Amino acid sequence: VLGTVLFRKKNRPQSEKRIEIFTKLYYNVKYLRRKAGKIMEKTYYLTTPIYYPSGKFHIGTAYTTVLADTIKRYKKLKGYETYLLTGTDEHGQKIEEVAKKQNMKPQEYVDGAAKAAKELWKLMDINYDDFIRTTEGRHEKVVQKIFDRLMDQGDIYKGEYEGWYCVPCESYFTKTQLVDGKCPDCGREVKLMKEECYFFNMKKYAPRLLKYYEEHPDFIKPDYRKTEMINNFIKPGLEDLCVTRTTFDWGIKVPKDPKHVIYVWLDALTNYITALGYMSDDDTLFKKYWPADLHLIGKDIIRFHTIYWPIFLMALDLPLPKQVFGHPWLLQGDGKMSKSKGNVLYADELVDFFGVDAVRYFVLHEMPFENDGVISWELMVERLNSDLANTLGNLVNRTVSMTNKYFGGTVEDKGVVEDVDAELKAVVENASKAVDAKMADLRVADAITEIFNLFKRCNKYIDETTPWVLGKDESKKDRLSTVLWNLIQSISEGARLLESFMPSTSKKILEQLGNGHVTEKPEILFQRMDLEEVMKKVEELHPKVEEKKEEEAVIDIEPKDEITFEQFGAMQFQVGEIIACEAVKKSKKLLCSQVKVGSQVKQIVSGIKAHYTPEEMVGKKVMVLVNLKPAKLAGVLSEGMLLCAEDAEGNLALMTPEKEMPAGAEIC
Ligand code: ME8
Repeated sequence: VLGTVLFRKKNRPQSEKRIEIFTKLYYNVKYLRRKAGKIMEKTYYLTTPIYYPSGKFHIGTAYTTVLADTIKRYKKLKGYETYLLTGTDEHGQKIEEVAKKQNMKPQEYVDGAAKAAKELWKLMDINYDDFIRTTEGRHEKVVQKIFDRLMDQGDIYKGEYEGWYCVPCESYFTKTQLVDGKCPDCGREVKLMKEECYFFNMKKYAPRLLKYYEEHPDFIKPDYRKTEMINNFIKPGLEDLCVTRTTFDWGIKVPKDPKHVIYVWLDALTNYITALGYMSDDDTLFKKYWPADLHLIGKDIIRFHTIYWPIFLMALDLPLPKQVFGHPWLLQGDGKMSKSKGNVLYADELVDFFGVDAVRYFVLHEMPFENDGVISWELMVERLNSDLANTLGNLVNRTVSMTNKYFGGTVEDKGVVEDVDAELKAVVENASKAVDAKMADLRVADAITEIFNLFKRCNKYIDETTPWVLGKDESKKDRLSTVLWNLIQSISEGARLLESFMPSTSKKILEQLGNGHVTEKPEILFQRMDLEEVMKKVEELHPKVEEKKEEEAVIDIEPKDEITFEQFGAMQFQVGEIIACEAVKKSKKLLCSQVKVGSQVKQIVSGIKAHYTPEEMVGKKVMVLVNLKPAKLAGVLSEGMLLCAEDAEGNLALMTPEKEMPAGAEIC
């Protein structure tokens, strides 16, 4: 209304004074309406990582964004004014090299890749509010301003850096951090490099960061990630961080020294505030949404988001995000995805196969809260057939068909109640609370399971009430009407709860059920699939590159004396979950793990540093000899032993349970 008043006479120039008065009035009215509960006052800003641009995303990378979209939709339904940011991380040596390999200019390459990303998000029904590209002027300009400010206030200073550099990880390491002379993060070759460099004074902020962690127990989730950050990175001492590079060109230039480009992480992380207009002519969004409520990221980039990023923000005197959630990884069932194995699961191909909501269901449902999730064609076909086609699709289909068959498409509650009804109603009434509780902790897989439990309960209700039997008896017609009415109400509630997770399925179900007036012909929601046919198509799509099969070697080892069953029984083995791991200082071979065994946490030192990085160890379920007498190794107490298999070359492989097993399960 104010807008119309203000601009009613189109061409009449507005005096500054007039605009000022109306603006004031506008904010006052907004304030009053907010107080009166007329407009939403809760905002929710969440971000995904900005992605390295590539032509095709595998389903693991797409997971973060599906998850973010689900959380956003959920918050929106709960009355929040939401803002979801995503985008592409387009600078750095890695991009420069990929572009070169494809005979392209970096800008040309990232233009194509950013377009592909946007198309994929559209395909996956991702409802983002802004897509930022780090090569955009609105981002680059502000990153330069930030750099200048940090220089002026002395947080960035000039020096010289020498270290071992891993190109894919864009990170420097000291010699002792390398594992077998290779990158401790990804295991690839590193190069010794020396360069003039600007440093960021991380050391200065470490105590403040630790204090912040302490005072904000929800800042890093899941909890054990915080322990990892403190023990593995902050306690051993934060080094000042080299925040510029001179060895390549594809990045944002340091304003007063353009032979330097700004370190890709300082550049990338800032996207969360440049997108909102921080330090720009229009920072309305920044004022409205910062600090972020949630940065959603994968476990590999937690360190950047919970150490560097908060410190940069502290230096800029800005409030820190309320929460950083590092989710586990989604892995391919038969090992790591690789192009040569032809087993990479690409997000767009999965959508073509199964449809977008099925894919959203698979990833959201299969990803546990703390450990990595596993996905494969077999599993997806199984879930499609059992959960989506059977439990859900069939339920809706049967309900619509029976309503049509017995009542010409319209039923009402005739009030003929039986005891079983109350049980169904209790489950339905409780479902929304249960989903709320799971979502509050970001336990999204559990939330979706709650919704499917509701659908399962509906199926059970059909078995209990046997509508087809009621249908044969004219005197039971009113009872039948009540039964179908109850089903329609319950399924509709389930469908409403499903909206954030599987938006178009939710809509389709509600349209078919129409509050008691069902559609004439039910639309099949999910078609069953045959695994063999699927696998045939997959093979056509990604022919396997023939791998030469070498005859598998066998090993004979020196036999030991026989033991008795009692001797064997004296040893106690249990499944342990490694929740934190770090290298033992002063030792080349040892890693020290914190292993959850039942409700206890044991500290175990193992000589496997040459075979696993600490990051690889974390999250693994392993076989532990728990009653071995504690001993000190390299001065560190060890309270058990992790069991490994060893081949002729001395390569070690941890023994892990073949199926999912809880920490503490006895191995016997
Ligand atoms: O890390 N399962 O970008 P990115 C689940 N540009 N998540 C996975 C995954 C898997 N198998 N593989 C990767 C970057 N991810 C940086 C971020 S933010 C300022 C800069 C996740 O394209 C990964 O953890 O390599 C990350 O959260 C996201 O996918 C994008 O990864």
